[in-house]
Amino acid sequence: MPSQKTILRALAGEILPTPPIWMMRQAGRYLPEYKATRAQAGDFLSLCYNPDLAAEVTLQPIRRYGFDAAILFADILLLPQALGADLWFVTGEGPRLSTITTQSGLDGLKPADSVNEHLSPIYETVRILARELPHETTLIGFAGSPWTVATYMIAGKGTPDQGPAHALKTENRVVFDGLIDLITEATIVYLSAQIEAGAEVVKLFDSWAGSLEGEDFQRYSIEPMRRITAALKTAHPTTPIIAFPRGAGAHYSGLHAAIGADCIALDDGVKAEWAAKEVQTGGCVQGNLASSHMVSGGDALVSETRAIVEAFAGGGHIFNLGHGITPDADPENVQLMIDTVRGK
Ligand code: 1CP
Repeated sequence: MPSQKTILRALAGEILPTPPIWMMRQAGRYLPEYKATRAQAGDFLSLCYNPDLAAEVTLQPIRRYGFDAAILFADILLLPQALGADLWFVTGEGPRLSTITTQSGLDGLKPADSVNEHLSPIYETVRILARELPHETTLIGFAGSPWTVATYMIAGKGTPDQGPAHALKTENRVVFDGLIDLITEATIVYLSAQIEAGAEVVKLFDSWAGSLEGEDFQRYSIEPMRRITAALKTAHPTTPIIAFPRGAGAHYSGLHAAIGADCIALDDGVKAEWAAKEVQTGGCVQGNLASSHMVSGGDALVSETRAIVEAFAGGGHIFNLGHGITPDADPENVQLMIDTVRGK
């Protein structure tokens, strides 16, 4: 029997009268209830590894807004930690990791098939959510793409231009390729386990795809995501996959086929009318309202939301932002966006 969940119907390419909706970083610091639970957990990583509290913050935006999907509360940097990297968060600055830039550093990491033990609390969060979510809400699991995860493992932090990762790629291709391969294999293990625990859809975040040019974009953004998708489709053929190569620009064209993904998530750097012709013809798309509208609100939010719904009305579409909602967003603007999408 076909699924009645709206997200799964849109992912299958069905045209729905109203696109289903969820939001990147929907559990986050713009919500007072998130800040309260995070304070209760003590710090961000303790929140990620506490299944009851991680499930609670995943559920908060579902209770408040009735989104069509919940995204597992975790982080893309938990996988490097499971591979043996040190990970900590500096208040007001962000994540820090021990760096991998040499063969001996790479050799010191754990094998891909060993990550499940460290990540078992995350699978427990998924199991809790699979039990507790409303029956109409789809549960999305996720991981970072190998390139994006590698940029953090090489630099030890977020960087504006991913310079250290580009430098290692030029200076020591053997180590760089070895790291990409290890992350690729570990991501297959991680996402398979999320699916087995109850994730109904998985998403790959390639947040820094836009800094890869020419042949590098194909080799280090698309190819690892294609490998992960192919392996997941073999083991779990009915689980839809969303790929988000942020900043792909003109390269967004044709990516469903190139990656083998059911859905391509669009950032707000591409025009919806262009993407409807060039990307949505290949399958479902997700996106792509600029997250700045969640701060500024008003008529511009309403008209831009309507324009995106209209542009993608001819195919599978999941309404979303072009990137994560920011801590300075106004929760009332989120409600205005939802009401506009749902025609209220
Ligand atoms: O202080 C806090 O509470 C931490 C802020 C925060 C949150 C809410 C971080 C730190 N991670 C998260 C959760 C998170 N991260 C989710 C949960 C589910 C949801 O969307 O509601 C997801 C899917 C992510 C994914 C993630 N983490 C990405 C990919 C998506 C994107 O935003 O591009 C990336 C790049 C990260 C790394 C990361 N984690 C946190 C921060 C501040 C960063 C970025 C660091 C940097 O580049 O400097």
